[in-house]
Amino acid sequence: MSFILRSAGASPFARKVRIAAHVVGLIDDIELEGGPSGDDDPIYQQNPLGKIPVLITEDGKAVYDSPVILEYLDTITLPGSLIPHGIDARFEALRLQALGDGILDAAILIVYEGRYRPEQEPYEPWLEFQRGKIERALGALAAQPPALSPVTVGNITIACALGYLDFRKQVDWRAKYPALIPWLDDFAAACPGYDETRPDA
Ligand SMILES: N[C@@H](CCC(=O)N[C@@H](CS)C(=O)NCC(=O)O)C(=O)O
Repeated sequence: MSFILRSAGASPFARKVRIAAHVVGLIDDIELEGGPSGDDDPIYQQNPLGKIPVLITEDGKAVYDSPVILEYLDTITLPGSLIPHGIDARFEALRLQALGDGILDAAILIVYEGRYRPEQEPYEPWLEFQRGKIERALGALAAQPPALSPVTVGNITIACALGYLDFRKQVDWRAKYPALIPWLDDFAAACPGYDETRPDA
């Protein structure tokens, strides 16, 4: 099998895919290609939303977005390894993935506010609205840290979200939610590919 992953080193959603590929043993079959460059970039055919990550299969199919790619990797390898079959474990993993993706969506919107707004002044109410989502999610996670094992779409996504907050510093989660520090350390030590895919690597 061989795949192309449209991605970027700093993208936490692409990081989810790269970690999942390590976990299911497909990382060596994936060639990384950058995100969109220019209006005629094929990514706009591959994913009309123009977002990364997009996984291109050997026969040219485009698979997106990150939850769908993770489900695809699970399906073509050992189904149930990233998304458990048992109903409780399955929906816990999917719920955590949704929570982690929600943190990331809010965190990315904070970054884009700074990147795309015309004025020099940040629009604080919008930033606060997004930070509120991140803080509530982190509070819930700190009160009940996710299981470390097995590695699933859920704990992969939460770890990528914490890693992205470390990288872009939208919220100082280490000071506010210290219960998550040993959780992330333990996950990083146990999960194949976590260290290799750090955004600052
Ligand atoms: N729901 C998507 C979100 C992907 C996403 O927001 N990717 C960012 C980069 S980390 C992106 O491509 N942004 C460009 C844009 O919004 O046009 C996923 O899980 O893959």
